Amino acid sequence: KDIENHMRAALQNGEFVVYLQPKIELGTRKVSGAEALVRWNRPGKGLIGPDQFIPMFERNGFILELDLYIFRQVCKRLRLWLDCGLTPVPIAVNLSRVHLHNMEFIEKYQRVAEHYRIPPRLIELELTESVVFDNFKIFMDLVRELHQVGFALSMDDFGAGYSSLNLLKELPVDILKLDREFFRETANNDRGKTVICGVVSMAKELNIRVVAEGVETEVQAAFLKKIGCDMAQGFLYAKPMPMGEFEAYVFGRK
Ligand code: G
Ligand code: G
Ligand code: MN
Ligand code: NA
Repeated sequence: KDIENHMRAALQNGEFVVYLQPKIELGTRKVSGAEALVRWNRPGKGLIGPDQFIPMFERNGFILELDLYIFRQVCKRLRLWLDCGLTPVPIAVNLSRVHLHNMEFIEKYQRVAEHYRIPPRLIELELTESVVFDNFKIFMDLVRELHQVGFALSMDDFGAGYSSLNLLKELPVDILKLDREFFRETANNDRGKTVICGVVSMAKELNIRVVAEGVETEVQAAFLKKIGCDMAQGFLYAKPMPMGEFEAYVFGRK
């Protein structure tokens, strides 16, 4: 309750901060994108991770405001990079499942991107796989609308739930993110490896790029590269970091 009372003031006070975690192209080892991950910097309490406040914000609806705020921060930063003559990588922003029932958000996001004159190709939206099954029709409409705007759609946590490979052929998503647990548990035995290999090659046939999440070892990276996975994100390369640090990481400057 205490937190609920503070959340709007916290937004005003800039207590929600954007961290960026790089995505690495497995072929070249270059940074080819990043995911924005929110942190709450509570005065006197330090940095709080999303798992500790997002479920509550999804229940009370505040997540819609928070997600939009994060999106705006990302657009602002992309504008800054463009103004500095830098070549930004696309940034992925997480979308709560709650947005599926508030589809007017797409227009809002489009207006924000236009306000900061951000080319839509620099924006990816991540939606967790589990939303698809309950909302197949809504989901299809959503992807269609996002594509009209020019934003890419990334399917997060793929493999974590009851992913149907059959569904893959129907989903017009641009990027598939292999769930960290799915990848870790599955990739350590031969049957599992065969499954991952199948998912990756199927995605490739369908022109869907694949990102492996939670890559922590060179052995994992080598395996993913071998089977044709496009990108990897994980502690092997970098943890989520404040935007200033990310700039130093990709552009080699502060
Ligand atoms: O940053 P961390 O690794 O703790 O993220 C945990 C989860 O919180 C992520 O998997 C992601 O789904 C969710 N998350 C992080 N940032 C955001 C955000 O800005 N909006 C929403 N809706 N979810 C987020
Ligand atoms: O949106 P999503 O839930 O997929 O966010 C990714 C989460 O995974 C974030 O909480 C991030 O901090 C975490 N993460 C990113 N890379 C790694 C990793 O290599 N290992 C582990 N254990 N967690 C990671
Ligand atoms: Mn994500
Ligand atoms: Na995920």
